[in-house]
Amino acid sequence: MSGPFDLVLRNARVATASDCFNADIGIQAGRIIQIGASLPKGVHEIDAAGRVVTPGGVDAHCHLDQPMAPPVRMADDFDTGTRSAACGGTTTVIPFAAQEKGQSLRAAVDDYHRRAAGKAHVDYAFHLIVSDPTPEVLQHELPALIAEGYTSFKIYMTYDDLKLDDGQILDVLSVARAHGAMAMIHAENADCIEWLTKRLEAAGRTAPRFHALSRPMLVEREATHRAISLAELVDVPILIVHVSGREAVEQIRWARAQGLQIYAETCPQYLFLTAEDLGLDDGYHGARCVCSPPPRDRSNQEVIWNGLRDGLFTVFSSDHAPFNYDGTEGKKPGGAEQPFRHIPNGIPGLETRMALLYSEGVLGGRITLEKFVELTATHPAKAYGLHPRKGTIAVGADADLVIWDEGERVIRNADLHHAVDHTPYEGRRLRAWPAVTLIGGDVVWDGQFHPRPGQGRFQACGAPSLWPRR
Ligand code: DUC
Ligand code: ZN
Ligand code: ZN
Repeated sequence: MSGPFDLVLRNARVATASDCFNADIGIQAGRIIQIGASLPKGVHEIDAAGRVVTPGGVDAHCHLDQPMAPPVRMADDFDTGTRSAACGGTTTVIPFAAQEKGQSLRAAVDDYHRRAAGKAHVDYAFHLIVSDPTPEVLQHELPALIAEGYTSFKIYMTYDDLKLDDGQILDVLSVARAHGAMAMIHAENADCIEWLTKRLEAAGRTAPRFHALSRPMLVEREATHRAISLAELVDVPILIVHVSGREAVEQIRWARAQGLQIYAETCPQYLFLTAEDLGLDDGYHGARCVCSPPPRDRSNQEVIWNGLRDGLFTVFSSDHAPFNYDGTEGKKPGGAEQPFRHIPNGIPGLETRMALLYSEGVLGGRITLEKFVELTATHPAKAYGLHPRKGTIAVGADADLVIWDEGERVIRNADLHHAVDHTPYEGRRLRAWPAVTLIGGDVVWDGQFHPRPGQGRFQACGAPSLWPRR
């Protein structure tokens, strides 16, 4: 006699953000309906004996098929990007619907839905990027979109086509406060970057490695402090994205000590890369690792590890921004090597995010398994209003799960499933990799990818649940 289950994961070592325990997981119609010992037989069974099972990852910061100024184009669309996510244990992605200046926010959202429709293999939600906060956007569009399930948006303090000035940031933060949305802030001082870039260019210093010198830690530190001050003025929580090192961390610690609700995100590149990966000489190969903020040095990596361990960081995201190295659309726009100012910013990381942190964090003895789950799944789901349906292993949650295989594996781009022609982690040894990824109880990865284009569902986000009700 079988029980009511479509699928039972048998004898799992279940890891949540608060506990690790042995149990069977019973799944029906895509959801977890029972967790316990010796569950009745399911129609299908997976023996997870001796294996850790975590919630599927929620990658709350990735860029897929985001329109760029020609000839630059992202290598991953929703098909290849979400395929890569699934094979790396990520079952929900939150990319960005970016408003172009002059465009309505609604048009940006509609455009993103068209880009995802019929293609996504994993579930997805959208953050908004507000680049043109007109009165219409502030008074009508943004409140309406928040009510419809787009409850987070990114504000840029740099990049000419996206950045807002302080007055505009205050306006947008006021909307976040009034409507209970989460504002994510890219904190780098645009004027300092431009001034430094011009000086470097005047000195003929245009190789990729000078990208790091054009965006030193202090430009991030200043903008981080300013973002905190603007949030304090408006009295609203914010989340500072892609924090790269000590001086920004110090600002966030200071703000927390004042009782301010400042949340923070970091990414694999700030744990596993340094500015040296942008090149030690004037060669172009380091263009692969040009991203912003740039990777720092080993002592800053330690600061980031400490912040992951002690709760300074709320979420761990990839900031996957997929550009090919070769060809005409990526790191060599037009097909030729370019001064660093013109190198598209970003590195791929959707597929390697979970395994890198599991290997070096959990199995490297730096963070607990519970902390791993919190950073990669539970907190991102809470920060962006997807919890408890996403980000946890609990009765009623979607059966989005990862069964882990602990054993050595070397990262090779040829084995990855994105459409990017490189990974910055080529040759790096891992101690674990997702053996099986389940989405809504369906196996999408078990060493082979089982495509399900269009079955990834759009998730309308609710209110962030990291902070007490205001
Ligand atoms: N920096 C960003 O802000 N976004 C995309 C990639 C990057 O490097
Ligand atoms: Zn950013
Ligand atoms: Zn980004």
